[in-house]
Amino acid sequence: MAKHITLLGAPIQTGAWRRGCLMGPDALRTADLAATLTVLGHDVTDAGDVSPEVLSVPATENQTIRDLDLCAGWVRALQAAAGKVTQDTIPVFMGGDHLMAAGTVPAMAARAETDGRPLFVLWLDAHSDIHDFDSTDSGNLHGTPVAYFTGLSDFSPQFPVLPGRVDPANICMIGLRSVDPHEKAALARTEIQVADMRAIDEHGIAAPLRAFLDRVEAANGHLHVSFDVDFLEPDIAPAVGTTVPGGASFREAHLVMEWLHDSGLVTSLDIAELNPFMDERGKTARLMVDFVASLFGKSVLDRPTRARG
Ligand code: 4U7
Ligand code: MN
Ligand code: MN
Ligand code: MN
Repeated sequence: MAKHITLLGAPIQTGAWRRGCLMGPDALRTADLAATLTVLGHDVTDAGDVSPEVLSVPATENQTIRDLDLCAGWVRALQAAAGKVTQDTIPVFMGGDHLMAAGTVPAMAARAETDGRPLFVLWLDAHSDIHDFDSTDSGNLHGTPVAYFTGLSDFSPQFPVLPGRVDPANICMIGLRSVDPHEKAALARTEIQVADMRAIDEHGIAAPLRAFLDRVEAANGHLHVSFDVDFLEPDIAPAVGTTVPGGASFREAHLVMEWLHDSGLVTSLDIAELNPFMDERGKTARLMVDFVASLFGKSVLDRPTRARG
């Protein structure tokens, strides 16, 4: 079915230690994201890039936080821009480091709420990004969006009051393989469902995905997918600052995208952490465009029935 898709650039890089994510949106454009989706029959608009608000926020107790003012300005600007996306549109937020999700996800939660529906989040990542201002050792705020948009930690007054909150029980994380002791304890205290790489090796990637999609469907939820490039095995996707070996293979990620398409449940998407400065002849940007195409209906063969159910 043809969709109305809006591409929105989120060239934030201050949440990450390594510079380069600000080129992410333009790399995806150069790899022909818009044309690829248009060929699939969709109505695609590129709405350009968001710019950060210029803010000065109170310092946090933790002095290691990097670029707090700019990060806070990005979160506000992204919440405002994503907050304008109407129900009939599927936004594809082109990052940018993963702090982008502190802007996009609360806005999508608020959008779902106006429909009286819950927002579910599929978090594809090597990391759980559930640190907060106090717990982060690195000071890099791309490791914090989940603790913020669930309301599990207090980010006030530096970050905005949440326009919409995500219930931890409505989050599924797939691909985890770098989780520190604080994050482990935080995850254990929540109802977030986690399929780490060990679980994927033991049961396959389809099992946790099927269980989650069934829940989204039963709850008549909106589904936001937040795809951190480091979910993937670094050999196939080198364009990330934080590579962790042992990631999802091409075939695993491809199946996830095809199932997401067949589910018909996805209402918004983040492409996070693409750092074109680390890429090899554009291969990661092209791979991400290919995955997004699969999520929006590119298929090898037409299947008479849905893959799940
Ligand atoms: B990403 C880390 F310590 N946990 O907090 C941290 F391992 O958006 C990594 O998932 C955060 O890429 C990675 O700095 C953030 C680290
Ligand atoms: Mn991440
Ligand atoms: Mn990550
Ligand atoms: Mn990263």
